[in-house]
Amino acid sequence: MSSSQYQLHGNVAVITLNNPPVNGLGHELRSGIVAGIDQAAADANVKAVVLIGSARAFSGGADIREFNTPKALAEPNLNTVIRIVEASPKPVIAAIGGVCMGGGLELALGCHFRVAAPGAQIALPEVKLGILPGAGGTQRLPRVIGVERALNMIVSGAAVSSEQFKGTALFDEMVEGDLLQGALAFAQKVIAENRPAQRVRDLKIDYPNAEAFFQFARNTVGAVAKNFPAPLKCVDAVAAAVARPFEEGLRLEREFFTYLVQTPESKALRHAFFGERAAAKIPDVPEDTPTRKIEKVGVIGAGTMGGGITMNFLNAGLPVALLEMKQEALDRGVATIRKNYENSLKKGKLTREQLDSRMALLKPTLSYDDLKDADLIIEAVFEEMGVKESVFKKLDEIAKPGAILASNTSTLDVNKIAAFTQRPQDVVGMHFFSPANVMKLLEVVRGAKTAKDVLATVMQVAKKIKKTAVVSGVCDGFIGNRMIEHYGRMAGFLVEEGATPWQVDRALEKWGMAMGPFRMGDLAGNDIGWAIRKRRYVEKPEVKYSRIADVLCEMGRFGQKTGAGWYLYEAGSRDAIPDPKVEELIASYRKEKGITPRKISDSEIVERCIYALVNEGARILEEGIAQRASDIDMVYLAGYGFPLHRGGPMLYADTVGLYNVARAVKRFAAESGDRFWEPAPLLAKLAAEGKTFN
Ligand code: T1G
Repeated sequence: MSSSQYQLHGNVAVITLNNPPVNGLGHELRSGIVAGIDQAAADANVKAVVLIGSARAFSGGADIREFNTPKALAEPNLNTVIRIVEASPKPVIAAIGGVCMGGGLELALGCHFRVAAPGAQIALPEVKLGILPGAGGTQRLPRVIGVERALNMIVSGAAVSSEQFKGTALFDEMVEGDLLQGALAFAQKVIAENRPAQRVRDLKIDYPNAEAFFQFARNTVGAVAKNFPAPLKCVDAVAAAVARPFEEGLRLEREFFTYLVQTPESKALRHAFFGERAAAKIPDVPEDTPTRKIEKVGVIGAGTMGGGITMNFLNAGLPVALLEMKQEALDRGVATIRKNYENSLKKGKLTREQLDSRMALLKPTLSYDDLKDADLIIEAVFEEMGVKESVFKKLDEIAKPGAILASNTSTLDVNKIAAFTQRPQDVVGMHFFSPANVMKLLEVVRGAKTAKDVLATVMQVAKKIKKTAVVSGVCDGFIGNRMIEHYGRMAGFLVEEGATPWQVDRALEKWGMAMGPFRMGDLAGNDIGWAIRKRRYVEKPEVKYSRIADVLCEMGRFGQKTGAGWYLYEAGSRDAIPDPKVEELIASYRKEKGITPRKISDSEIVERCIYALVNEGARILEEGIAQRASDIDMVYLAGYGFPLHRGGPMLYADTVGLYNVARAVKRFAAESGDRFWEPAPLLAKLAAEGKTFN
């Protein structure tokens, strides 16, 4: 089926863009538009042309599926299409409905007139992909909505609803009702009045004192875009629209685009964009798998996790029965939820009526009876198999047939949990990350017997509660925690060997991690890692750990919650203050172990910690625990504060080159004698073949 249609409506030719899902301007569609313009030009009866898309999208921009393929730049490329539209001897009217973004908006700006339905989403989101509008958007948009509004849109990439541009030169008319009819009626007016075709490029920009404004803009944008080159290039491109003739501005924009599209940062952002969408796909679960209706949710446990999990569903408008065993625990949980909403209200992120309607959806209860009609029940009880067993046996008794029974466990075996019930096909892991109402990551843990429609339903629910869902197989720690375990182990050894905790944190935070491992431990609570290590010492004695962290915990230094951990914390403050006592503790530990401290470079810190993630990630990939390398990257970008501009541990390894990563891993193996550092077979294989994870 062709990706565009040409139809005559009297003396108006209508070219309909038809490249689902969002009319990405792929090569075939671009060629179809040019063919339509040429056909209209050759037809003496045609007096005007209308370009229209679908209800969902005029166009979502360049077809991102063609990125990094020859088709993306094959003629007619988008700039050529826009030049042909602009030069059309018949006036071309863009009829904008649904999404009009990126190259889609640039195409509309190349038309002579534009009409829009209210509510259409208008954006130039290229900056979110680490590039900038590359088909005239930075030169034309300022000419129709003014320099400042255009610059804000281009640097933020944010979508604005079409009615906000009423009365600007962006839209000649707003069309209520049927968009095509409205556009055809407008076309008749243009024909009847013989309106001259207005080329946006001919509109003058009059912006006094531009230099000062752009200097201010550069300072402001530069301050927040430190790891990304695109936003500043956006400023330069818009500045060129003001200061230079149109064609020269266009040439500069093209130059910036060509530079940005090959930067590692843009590759990382595009990787994240595709990775988020790819993660939603499960190879053996067809996209049209029927899903179960989820209208009522039950949450068991009103602690930090249970309360945060509950808020996700209240925010999405779903009623939640929140179950606790004791009244005071339940009251505390409800009070925390209310306090969180009150804080959002104070920050203006929530209105009073939104707060009230969300709280009205919450049904605190002490009785399992109130979970009987829930479609989805998520337990967030104590992380101990015995407790999980009693909860799931009870759920097996009371939950209605077909209810999805989910565990928020972060490390326990979901298959064992499922076996506590007669309905293992309805059991799944939904591993939220603390704070559960804030962190975007959700690990969906697929049990051996989890039904396909349960998976499809949970992935759909994840999108509804705005989570980035990644499917994990069953193993200790699933994807994220299994990898972070070794990252943390390496951090511990680095301190044993000569680094300070603050040097390790600083090196990793300078590299881009949101928070170093020691500050992270103090935040989450060092006692949590301590409990896991104690289990590991018994279950996996071959896995080596530095024992410094145990000494710290034996002193009761659990972190922020005890006022001291690796760092010191003054009352009421979260500021991590390096503590000389900890340095003394480390020094005496080294002395006792006969370790002579050595100077450790920041680059060694980064390599040993980040390559630990990569090596374990490669094992997770080859075991099939993760479906694809980009899923592992999404886990780290959405749940562990991994720097977005590096695209995730697996993409970062690809960027460094697997040959180089494998060499470093082999060196660590030789230096440490730690079996962990034997290169994962997949890493060694890909490195030898000159291939990449992604
Ligand atoms: N091209 C092709 N497919 C696209 C697409 C695009 N531009 N945008 C989205 N899709 C697919 C997406 O992969 C998914 O596919 C489906 O549409 C639904 O997406 C020269 C070079 C448009 C607001 O950055 O922001 O123009 O997984 O789940 O929530 O200056 O997609 O179903 O198979 O996100 O309704 C600039 C990116 C490109 C827009 C729709 N444009 N897309 O949101 O659905 S660069 C963008 C979005 C450019 C020029 C430059 C959103 C959306 P599948 P979805 P949604």
